[in-house]
Parts: sequence; C-alpha cells; structure tokens
Amino acid sequence: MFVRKIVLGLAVAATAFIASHMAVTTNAKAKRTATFKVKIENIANADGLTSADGTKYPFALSPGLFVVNHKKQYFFDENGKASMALELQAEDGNPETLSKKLLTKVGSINMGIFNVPTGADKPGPLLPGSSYEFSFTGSENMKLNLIAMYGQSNDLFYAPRVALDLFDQDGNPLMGDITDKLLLWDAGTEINQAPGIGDEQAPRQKMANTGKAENGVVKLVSDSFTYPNTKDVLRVTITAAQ
Ligand SMILES: [Ca+2]
Ligand SMILES: [Ca+2]
Repeated sequence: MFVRKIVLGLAVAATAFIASHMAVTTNAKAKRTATFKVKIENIANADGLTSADGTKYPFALSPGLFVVNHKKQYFFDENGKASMALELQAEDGNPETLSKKLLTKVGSINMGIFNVPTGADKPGPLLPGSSYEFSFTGSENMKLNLIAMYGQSNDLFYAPRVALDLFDQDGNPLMGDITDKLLLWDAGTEINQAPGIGDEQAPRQKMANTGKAENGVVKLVSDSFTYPNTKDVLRVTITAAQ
C-alpha cells in the first residue's frame, strides 16, 4: 500500500510536470520570435541597362528603409498623395525624413536605414554586384516592410504592396527569396523622364528635388518607358534563426 502511494504520487508529480512543461511550450509558441537577416543584391548586368536613346546606364538601388511593425503599409497609400517624406525617398533616394517621421510610431529598435553596401565603408547607392544587408528580431504577428528608390528615375521606388508577414499561420518564419514581393511604384510627385537619361534625375539633375511636379498619386509605374523585370536586377532573400 505504501509503495502504491509513492507510485501514485510520482505519477501525479509527473503529470503535473508534463502539464506545466506543455503550458510553457504552448506559451513559447504563442510568442515565437526569430532573428531575421535580409540581403538585397543588385544582380543586374554590369554592362548596364539600355536607355531610350541607346546609351547604357547602370541599374542602381538607392539607400532605403525597413520597418518591422503590425501595420500593412506605413510608407504610402496606394492611389493617395505621397507625403513629403516619401517624395524625398522616391525622388532622391533619401530615407532620412521618412525614417524620422516613422520613428515615434515604430520605435528605433524596429526599423533602420540600409545605405552602406556590404564591404564598403560609407553610404552609397547599390551598384551591380553589391548588396545591402540588415537584420532585426521579429515576433509572430509582425510584418516587414522595406522601400528604396529605383536609381536614375524621377520618382520611382520599390516596396511591397503590403508588408510581409514574418511568420505564417503555422508559426514558420519567413525564409527564402522574397524578390517577387517588391513592386515598382511611381510616387506621383515628379513627371517621369526616360530612365537613365533624364536631366531631372540624379546624377544629372543640378540638385535634389529638381523636376516637374506631377501632382499625381502613388500607383504602380505605368508609363511609356521600359523598366527591367525586377527579378533580373534584384534578388532579395531573408533567413531566420530561432
Ligand atoms: Ca512620376
Ligand atoms: Ca528629380
């Protein structure tokens, strides 16, 4: 009888231990987090893209910004007017104002500017063969958004239509090639010229914020010019470590 009591006691203790352990596991699952690394590679041909007049220009991506948050879109409203902060990012590849604008909403730990190509010692555009990299910690129900300008355009930028879920419904972290999530948008703030040759595009324009006002809205680029398929010039990959 005494032995039986001990066995029963052990069984109860074991059950309690398993139950508490399961509770911890369930709890941990609900708050799953991971450290993510994003790599943005310019894989465009080093010979350049062919402009409307037949000359070549290098495909380049400007410095940009990423945010990790719950909101589907912090940078713009599709079919809405661009903010001044978006205009500076889209026209001159400058994410500083957009970063400052979002800082109080998002918090510095959940956002960052990417502007130094890997291996470089100072900020600069992303030219063929180079990459930007950044990392952050994200948890379930959070989303990643990023934005950068299409170099040598008037006001075009890459961004997803909506921020990307960092975990799927089964709790698996976002991993792999996410290039196809990036779309090419027109900020609607400056009239488009042929990419690579327009005199109101960097590096030809005399100063930043130069160009004819468009008074339009943010929408996917749709003009008479030719742009490369995104997957032919950019590769964006994400990895997660839990
Ligand atoms: Ca435009
Ligand atoms: Ca301009």
